[in-house]
Amino acid sequence: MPDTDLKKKPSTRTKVERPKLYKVILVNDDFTPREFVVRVLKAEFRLSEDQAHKVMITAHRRGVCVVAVYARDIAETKATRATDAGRQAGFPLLFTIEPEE
Ligand code: TYC
Repeated sequence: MPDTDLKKKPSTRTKVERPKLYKVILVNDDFTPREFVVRVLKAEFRLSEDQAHKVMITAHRRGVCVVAVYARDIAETKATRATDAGRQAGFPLLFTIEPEE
C-alpha cells in the first residue's frame, strides 16, 4: 500500500453555491412625474399597471420601495437602464441595488 492512494475518487460532493440575489430599489424624488415612474416600471420590470402603481406610490410615501429581486448582473443592468430612461427624459429618477440578507 503506497502512502498516497492514487486511485482515490474525486469528491462527488463538490459544493455548488447558490448565486446571491440583489434587490432593485426605487428611490423617491420630488421631480419625476408619477406616470413616468409607472411607465418605466412596466417597461423595464414587466410590472402590470396595478403593480407598477403600487410600487411607485410606496416609494413616493416611504422614500424607497423594492421593485424586484434578481441575480447580480440582471439587477445591475435593469437598475442602470431604468435610471438612464429617467435621465434621458431629464428626470432624476434613481434605481439602486442592494444584496438580499
Ligand atoms: N414624488 C414624485 C412626484 O410627486 C413621484 C415619484 C414617485 C418619483 C416615486 C420617484 O421613485 C419615485 N411627482
